[in-house]
Amino acid sequence: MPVQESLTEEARRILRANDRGGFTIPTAGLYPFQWLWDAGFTALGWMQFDEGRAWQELETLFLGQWPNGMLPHIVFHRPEPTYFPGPERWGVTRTPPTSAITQPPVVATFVRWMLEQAQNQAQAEAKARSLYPKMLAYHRWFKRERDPENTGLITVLHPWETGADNSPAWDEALARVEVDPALPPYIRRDTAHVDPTQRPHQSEYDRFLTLLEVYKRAGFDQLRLLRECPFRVASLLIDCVLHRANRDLLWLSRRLGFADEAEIEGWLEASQRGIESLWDEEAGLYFNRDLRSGAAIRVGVSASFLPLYAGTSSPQRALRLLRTLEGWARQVRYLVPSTDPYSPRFEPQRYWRGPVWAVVNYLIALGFADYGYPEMALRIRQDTLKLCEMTGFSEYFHPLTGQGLGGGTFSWTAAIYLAWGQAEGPLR
Ligand code: 9WN
Repeated sequence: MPVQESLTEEARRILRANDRGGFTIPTAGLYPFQWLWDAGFTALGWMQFDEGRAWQELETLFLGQWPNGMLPHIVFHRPEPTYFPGPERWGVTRTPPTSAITQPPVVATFVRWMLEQAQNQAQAEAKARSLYPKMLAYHRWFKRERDPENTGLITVLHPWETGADNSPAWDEALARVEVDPALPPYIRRDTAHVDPTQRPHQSEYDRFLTLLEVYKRAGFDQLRLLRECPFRVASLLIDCVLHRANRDLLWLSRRLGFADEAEIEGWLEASQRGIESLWDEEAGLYFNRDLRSGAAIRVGVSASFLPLYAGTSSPQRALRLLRTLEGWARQVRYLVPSTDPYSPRFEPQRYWRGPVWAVVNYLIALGFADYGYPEMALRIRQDTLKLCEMTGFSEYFHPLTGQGLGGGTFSWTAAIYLAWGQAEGPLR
């Protein structure tokens, strides 16, 4: 499907309108700061028409990096009252203020792609070279503070870290978090911007906020939280994105003449094992894992296909994944629903419990293309572009009707439209 010229213009217009001078907000009102993985996708969008601005997006993101290497999921570059929880609630005394948790680490992969596709190679190489040590410090933080025993799986401490906040995969693990009886009162802002039927439940927010108090009491000490945090899961979104990012960091290390290969190869060996241990032969899918109980979380989610993007799957497992997704395609009109449409937990309009997300589609399609299934990759791409064309650049989409849901004029959806519209884009 050729992309439409007017929509390409509209997508660019959205990025420019959401530009706050060096960083791009996901959408006005609902999300008025810079988010980690949004910034990565948005940089890919900028890359299609303003390379300097694309690199700047990532440079600005790294202004929020902590001295220990952690890259926070939100950087609060300037005060905005329309989002909760803001910097006061996080209580991180840094400049710029940030949150205290991370998000799927897409950046190293996207830096590689940006370097590969840049028209201005001199600029790209200089930018990649200056970002490299920061990305390395970030990935070292993951290993040192979130997988100190080298299990091959990262311990995730908050549903927000996974990027898929209210996925049914987290239901049990989150239900076990006892709401803090002394939880300071708060007013949600999200439901003032978006129909509450498309957002997480109040019971989930109480637990999201309880976890913040746990971190503050622990002084954000990660090794202590690995023992004490009441929410601990292995997330396919984090592990698969990190695995691919480490592959690309390795590539960058070689390409730019850094000498970190042995260390990164060690991480890759461990995460290859870790991710493949999440395979479920009976379901023909990968499942997230509850790290408190050690049990597989047996609900299919869109991230269940991401080991293809990571590149850890065998050809046999890839074929099973293809068949599983073909089965899902018989239940919905548009791929890829964020939850298995056969699951009783599937809710087609509630956020990460059913709707289609353009950014996850992009990663899944790339995985299928890598494993030699271009038809499935094309189907996912076409569905994604069609959804944008039918209902605009929404935050997420109804997998049966195509209705646009959540926030509108959304940066990462516009960015995916731009990146995927290019014949020479990363889906090759
Ligand atoms: C919490 C910005 C972010 C995305 C996440 C998405 C949503 C935030 C929220 O918005 O999460 O981080 O307040 O709901 O779930 O993936 O990065 O677009």
